[in-house]
Amino acid sequence: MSQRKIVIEPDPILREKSSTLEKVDYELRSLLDDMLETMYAAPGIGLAAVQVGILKRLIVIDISKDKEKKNPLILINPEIIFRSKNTSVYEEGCLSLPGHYAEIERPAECQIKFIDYDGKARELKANGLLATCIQHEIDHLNGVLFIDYLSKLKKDMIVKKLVKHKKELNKVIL
Ligand code: K1U
Ligand code: ZN
Repeated sequence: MSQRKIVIEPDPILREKSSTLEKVDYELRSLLDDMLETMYAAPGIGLAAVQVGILKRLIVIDISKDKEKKNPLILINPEIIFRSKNTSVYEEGCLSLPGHYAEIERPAECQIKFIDYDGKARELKANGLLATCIQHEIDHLNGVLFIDYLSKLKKDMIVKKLVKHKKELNKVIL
């Protein structure tokens, strides 16, 4: 297992649509293991493959509070099959938008179908933070970021700060 580098906004890859997986094999499981390691190290509660530069419909999630008791959820080709009409608001963060948070309103409950780590077709009903996290991560697979739900003014301010942040990071590396 190894940690991968997380792509930071603005980067055109974060706006691309990820493609569907055809099979679950050793290579794919190895990428999923790297994604889990990267998410735990960040630390974060979710990660989509595009955030490590891979345009595949893969997500890892772990919303458990006690990091000693890991409870990873692996979603391959996830699809939302139900969204509730009632909504909830959570303060969202994103590992590709470091240091930026915003309250985002989304359906409070959702149901998804997906393929698991063993290649089995499964369904899951989610509410609370898990439902929010699943929707945030599926947005990544479609090239959508949480800042897209904000006003143009707020979104532009965040992107401007991230451009500056990336320039400073590059100075440190060079
Ligand atoms: O997609 C991502 O970049 C991961 C993101 C997921 C997410 C967070 C909050 C609401 C919806 C989706 C994060 O994990 S940001 C970091 C974070 O939330 C966190 C970090 C450490 C401890 C607890 C939470
Ligand atoms: Zn994110």
